[in-house]
Amino acid sequence: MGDSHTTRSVLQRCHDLGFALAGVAPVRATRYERELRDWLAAGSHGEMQYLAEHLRERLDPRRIVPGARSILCVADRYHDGGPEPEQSPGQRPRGRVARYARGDDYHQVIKKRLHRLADELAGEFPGEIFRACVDTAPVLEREVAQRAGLGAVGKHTLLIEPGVGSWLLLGELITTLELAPSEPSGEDPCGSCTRCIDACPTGAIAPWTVDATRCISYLTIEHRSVIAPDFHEAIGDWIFGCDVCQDVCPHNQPTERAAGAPVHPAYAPRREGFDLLEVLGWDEQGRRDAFVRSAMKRAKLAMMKRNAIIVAGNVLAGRDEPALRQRIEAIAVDADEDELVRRTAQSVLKNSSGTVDGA
Ligand code: B12
Ligand code: SF4
Ligand code: SF4
Repeated sequence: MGDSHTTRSVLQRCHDLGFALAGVAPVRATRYERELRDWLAAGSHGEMQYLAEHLRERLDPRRIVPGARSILCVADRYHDGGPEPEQSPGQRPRGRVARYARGDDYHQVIKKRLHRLADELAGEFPGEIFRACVDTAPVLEREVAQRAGLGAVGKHTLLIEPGVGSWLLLGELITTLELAPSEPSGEDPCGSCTRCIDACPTGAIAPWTVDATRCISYLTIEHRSVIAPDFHEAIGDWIFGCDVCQDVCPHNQPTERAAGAPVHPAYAPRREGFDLLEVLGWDEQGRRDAFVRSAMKRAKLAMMKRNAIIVAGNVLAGRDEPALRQRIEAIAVDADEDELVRRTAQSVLKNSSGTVDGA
């Protein structure tokens, strides 16, 4: 059993570093090997091949850090549950960005502080290993965070801390140092609720599993090729990511404790969305300038234009926006345009009964 004085001091340092939640999980293999293997076998990961790679490590963190004994789990809160800002009347059509990507890139924001902590601890405990992970390492982050007492996993598969909500981003230090484990969180924060399942625009959620190939977050951020026209309408105004399953969750409605868990200032939104015509006018440099310090860097230029055209198609289905229609018509016949972008423009115009030469 780890030294509880050391553990208390490490957890206090996490809070001093601005993490909203922190706890310790003992290292062990996943309880959900069968579910993970079935999910991959069903192809629910789509083009995210990296999820099938390093499966052995994902199933057991001791294969990431040999001799690991503890996982220090941290969470940043990135949004306080307040309402979306009003769109001003007459504003040009915009595509909406998921809240986690509106401020600084969480990978950098969390990793920077975890590295600082790891360096301090390595100085205090020579010979022990500390490996910082945020998102991209082969770790089942939500399952580990649940065991570290940071919250329970909801039917939409995201971690919810009752009283705080699910607007959380996770990181870990996997270490050979033995720390005292925290009390694990409960298993089911949902009871009979099915709001996220009912509200998901593409029907991607079944209890405790998400078919990524149907999820708007996957389609707009990870999927690099054409998005099937069947999904276009459901994508609505989401140009990058989707927050619907978290917006409807009762745990994310204003609560008394919400004020107690700080939102880290690095996530203060710089943008709620993008002007669609602006995105359709970007070149590589334009995209780079717009994505400075942003987690949105993941989406390539052609993917962003593809997403913007799909959102534009949904706008045009409801009202006339001549400049937007003309721009999409021009893209649809522009031989210099990326094929993904051109084909999406043709498909959107076909669905909104426009006529396209060469479509
Ligand atoms: C791949 C990935 C995605 C994919 C797949 C999503 C998914 N649900 O797996 C896509 C691109 C769709 C995606 C979307 C989003 N993501 Co994402 N994503 C990841 C990533 C990199 C890996 C997740 C993974 O391993 N999936 C594989 C599946 C099989 O894992 P799983 O669903 O956990 O499967 C387990 C459960 O099914 C469990 N199980 C089975 N039965 C039962 C029953 C019970 C009761 C329980 C508890 C568990 C359980 O067994 C499986 C194995 O453990 C993680 C980071 C990480 N390293 O963990 C971030 C991560 C999950 N994403 C995150 C975020 C913020 C999002 C979005 C909200 C972003 C957005 N706004 O657009 C959306 C939310 C969509 C959703 N409802 O999941 C955060 C979530 C934070 C939180 N509060 O939980 C993470 C943890 C990143 C981070 N470091 O903070 N994401
Ligand atoms: S992020 Fe959107 S599309 Fe994906 S599961 Fe949640 S509600 Fe469905
Ligand atoms: S919306 Fe309801 S079912 Fe979905 S995660 Fe929240 S509490 Fe659970």
